[in-house]
Amino acid sequence: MQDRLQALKEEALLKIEQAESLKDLQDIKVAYLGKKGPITEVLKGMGKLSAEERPVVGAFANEIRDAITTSLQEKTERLEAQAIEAKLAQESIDVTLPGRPIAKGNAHPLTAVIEEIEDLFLSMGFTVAEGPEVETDYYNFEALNLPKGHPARDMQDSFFITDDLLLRTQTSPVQARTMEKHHGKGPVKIISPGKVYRRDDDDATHSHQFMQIEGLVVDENVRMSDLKGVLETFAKKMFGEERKIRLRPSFFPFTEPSVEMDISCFKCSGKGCSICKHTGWIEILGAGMVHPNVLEMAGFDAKKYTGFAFGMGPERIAMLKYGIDDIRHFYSNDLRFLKQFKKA
Ligand code: FA5
Ligand code: MG
Repeated sequence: MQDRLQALKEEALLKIEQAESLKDLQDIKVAYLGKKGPITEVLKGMGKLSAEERPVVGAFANEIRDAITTSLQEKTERLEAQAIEAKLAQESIDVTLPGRPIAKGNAHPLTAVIEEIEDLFLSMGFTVAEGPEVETDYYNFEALNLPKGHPARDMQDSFFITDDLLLRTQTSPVQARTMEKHHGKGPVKIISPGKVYRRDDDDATHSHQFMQIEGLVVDENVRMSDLKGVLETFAKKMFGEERKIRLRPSFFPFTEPSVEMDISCFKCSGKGCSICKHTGWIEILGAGMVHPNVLEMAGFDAKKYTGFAFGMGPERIAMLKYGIDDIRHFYSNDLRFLKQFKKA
C-alpha cells in the first residue's frame, strides 16, 4: 500500500511540475485529492490493515497529501507571478520612443487681425468698449443724426426684429452709448469691435454679417488733422510704408466733414481687377468729425468739445494684408484655408 501511495505522490508531483495553467492545477487537485481520487481510495482500504500498520500508513498518507497540497500551492503562486510579469512586460513604457505631436489649433485669421488692430490702438491710449448686437432704432439711427424717415437710412439695409429693434447695421451706436456714460465730460477715447448685419448681397467683398471696429475720440480741441494722423499711423503699421492710401470725401449723417479711406488693391496694385471692381482701390473705413448734433444728443457741449470717429471693416483689412480674394473664406470654415494662418 505504501508503494502505491509513493507512486501516486511521484505521479502527482510530476504533473504539477508540468502544469501550464491554473486550470491544470485545479484539475490535478481534484484528480488526486478529491473524494473520488486514488488517495482517498487507498485510505478507504485501511480497514483491512492490522492495528500496527494502520497508523503508519495513515501518517504516510497524510504526509503525501500535505506534499501534494504544498506543491500545488507553490506552483499556483509561481504561475500567478508569471502572469503578472507577462502583463507588466506587455504594458511597459518605452521611454526612448519619440513623442507624438499634439495637434494645436490656431486663431481664426479674422480674430488674429482684430487682435492686432486692438493692440495697435491700445498702444495709442485707446480702451475697448462694447455694445449689444440687437440694438434699438434710437442708438443705431436716431442718436446718430438719422431721424425716422431720413433718406440716408437706406445706405444700410437693415434686419428689423420689431418696429423698434434691429440687428445693428454698424458699430457706431457704441459711440452714442459710450458718450452718454461720460455725462458730458471728456476725454473719450475708445475702440469697439463687434459683429454687424446688413441686407447686402454677398459677393467677394460684401457679407450680410461682418465685423466692424469703431473708433471715437472726444475732447477739447480735437481736429481733423488728429484723425488723419491716427488713420495714417494705423494704415502704415498694418500694411507697410509702401502701400498707397487715399482719403476721399464722403457722407455720413453722424460726421461732418466725412471721409472714406481706401487702400490700393493687393491683387492688381491699383491697375484694376474684379476684386476692386476695376477701381484699383479697396475701401476699408469710413470716418469724420463727430457731428455737433450727435455730441449734443449724447450730452456733450458741442461748443466746448469736438471729436472724430471712424468705423473700419477688419475683413477687408485682413484681405488686403494677406491677399485673400474672397470675404466668404472667413465664414465657410474650410480648414485648408484656416490652417494657412498657423503661426510657426
Ligand atoms: C459705416 O458703417 C459707418 N458707421 C462708418 C463710420 C463710423 C463713419 C464712424 C464715420 C464715423 P460703411 O457702411 O461705409 O460705414 O462701412 C464701414 C466699413 O465696413 C466699410 O469701409 C467696409 O470696410 C466695411 N463694410 C461695409 N459693408 C460691408 C459688407 N457688406 N461686408 C463687409 N464689409 C463691409
Ligand atoms: Mg462705405
